[in-house]
Amino acid sequence: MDAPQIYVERTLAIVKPDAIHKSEEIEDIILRSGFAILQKRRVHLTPEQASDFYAEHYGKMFFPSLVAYMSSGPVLAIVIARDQAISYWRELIGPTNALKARQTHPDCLRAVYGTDDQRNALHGSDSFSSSEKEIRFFFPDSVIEPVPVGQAAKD
Ligand code: RTP
Ligand code: MG
Repeated sequence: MDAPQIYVERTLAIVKPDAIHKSEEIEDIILRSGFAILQKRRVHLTPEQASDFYAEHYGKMFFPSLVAYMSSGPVLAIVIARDQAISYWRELIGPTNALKARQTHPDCLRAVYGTDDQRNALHGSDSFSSSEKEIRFFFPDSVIEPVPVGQAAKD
């Protein structure tokens, strides 16, 4: 009989500067939501690093204030994993605008920990390719060794 297949996906969560004082509480919620925490790192981004991280938004009206916000204090970058991690984490954090989220999704994490359309407490990668790119941004040395097929059953 074939060994059961377990599909685990990883994504990047960031506790942004406005919610860093709640990071322990947020880590508890992450674990209780069925994620494993693979790596974490507290870092105070420079404006240049924040610009690089959000480069896709370069040129938009909100870009300068986004960069100022994301470099205003430390953030906690966390690599989290579970099945369908990318979409599930985005669902848990909720819509971008925390103020509107309070009306439409009152239980989502941005409604609870965020304030408005910018200070929204949490980040989540929006696709497989951005999750891989964003994980490399914060954890450039991280290597995930694939387990050869059959190996896990023998160990
Ligand atoms: P994130 O990348 O941080 O997970 O947020 P998101 O996908 O929900 O939203 P995105 O469009 O990627 O925007 C990135 C971050 O920019 C700030 N923002 N400000 N003032 C505004 O209109 C505005 N729009 C977006 C937010 O901090 C948002 O999370
Ligand atoms: Mg985004």
